[in-house]
Amino acid sequence: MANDTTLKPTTKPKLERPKLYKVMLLNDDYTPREFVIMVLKAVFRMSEEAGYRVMMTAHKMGTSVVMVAAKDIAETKAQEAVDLAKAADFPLMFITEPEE
Ligand code: TYC
Repeated sequence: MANDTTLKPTTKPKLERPKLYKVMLLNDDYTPREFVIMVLKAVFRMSEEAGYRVMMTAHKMGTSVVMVAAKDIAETKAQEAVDLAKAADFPLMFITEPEE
């Protein structure tokens, strides 16, 4: 069919990108500020300055976005961070939620 000019049905290529997830830091009244910054540096590879900013945003606003990543990465990082807090007996919480 060298000269087949008939139109083929147009099927849209469905290449949906995987949904991204936010890791959110939640404020609490007990975890020391320095501990929060330590976790942000250790788990999320943040600088002292970035960690301070993210910690202070959660402290003042109640919550702060820490990172955006694929679901499995976001969940693994959030779990690592919560595990560090648990080991030190602090109620510090990180949660994940899909981006709009
Ligand atoms: N609010 C805590 C305090 O005053 C510090 C803190 C900040 C805790 C951010 C959690 O996500 C947090 N010690």
